Amino acid sequence: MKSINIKKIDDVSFISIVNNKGLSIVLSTFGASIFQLETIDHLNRLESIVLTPDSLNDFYYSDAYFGKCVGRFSGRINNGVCKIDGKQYVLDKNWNDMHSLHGGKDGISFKNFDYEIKENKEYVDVIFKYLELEDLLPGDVNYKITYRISFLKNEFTIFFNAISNKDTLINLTNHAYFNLSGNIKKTILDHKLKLNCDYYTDLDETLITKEIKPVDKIMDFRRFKKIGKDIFNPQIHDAAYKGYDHCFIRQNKSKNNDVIAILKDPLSKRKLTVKTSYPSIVCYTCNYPANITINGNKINQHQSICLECQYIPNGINMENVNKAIFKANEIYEEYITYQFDN
Ligand code: G6D
Repeated sequence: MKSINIKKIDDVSFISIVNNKGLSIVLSTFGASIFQLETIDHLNRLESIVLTPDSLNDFYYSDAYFGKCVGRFSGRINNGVCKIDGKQYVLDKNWNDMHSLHGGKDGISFKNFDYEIKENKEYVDVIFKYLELEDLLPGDVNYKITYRISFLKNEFTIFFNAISNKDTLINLTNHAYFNLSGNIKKTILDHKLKLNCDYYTDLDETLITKEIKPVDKIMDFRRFKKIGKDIFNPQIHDAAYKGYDHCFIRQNKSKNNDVIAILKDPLSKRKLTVKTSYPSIVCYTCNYPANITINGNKINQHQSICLECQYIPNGINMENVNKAIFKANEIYEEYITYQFDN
């Protein structure tokens, strides 16, 4: 039987939705986030497929952004500096005192959103809203982030809507850590990944995006490939990023194929298909495991993968890419769909 339940802990609400088809999700107003997500495997076992820290405090404040929506921008802004309409803006360098990461220390991942629920026979919308006042970037931004959870199939979509009263940078995503084995029985090195992406952004030793390059053998996921096949190649494992932490860019999104990524696990037979309106996706293979526990155990390197659909990180400081600058009163609207099969 499908169900919707709400639990409040202090000012934070946790909205639990079971769709009666084999998907159970708990959303939180804190960071408009995915707190828990369970789907069935090929034996109909409902198991957790995302990483959620044991400690609520870790979930709220970890700089690993577990399940959080990220904004005003995703990824790193080089030296925490960018220009909008010819004026320079200095952001807080919350990553290694070097760059500004994921909206900075006051990013929306750490804000408590208002919410409302709208339900019909086919799906339920959980609509998160937040007004971010002008600070280090220009403009007050009204965010509306809607999770649409289907009652008919194991699928949900996040619709990202935003509008600013001044020209500003906006680049929103979700930062869930996926492990399809179920209750993180193993790393994701045996998971197979397919990316409909012909290009990627190389990274420098401080993990800032450099030039866009055609995928090479190590970065090529245009056919299903085990994540662990090339991840220990010195080209990436000996680099500062220690694994995949790159933005992959698709050639052109065709009208009837918005699939950007497919992730499969051989153990559980679970499959996640990611569809999006965004032109690119950052794949982060948990190379820097956060110092938290899950089910009482420390998490290890490569125990999950983040699939963060977004505009190219640091695009605002790059040439010939979308800078993700939105004009005053221009409507920001993008979506990410997560479709689960088993
Ligand atoms: C590390 O470089 C990675 C980022 O891509 C990730 O988003 C963050 O950890 C949580 O800084």
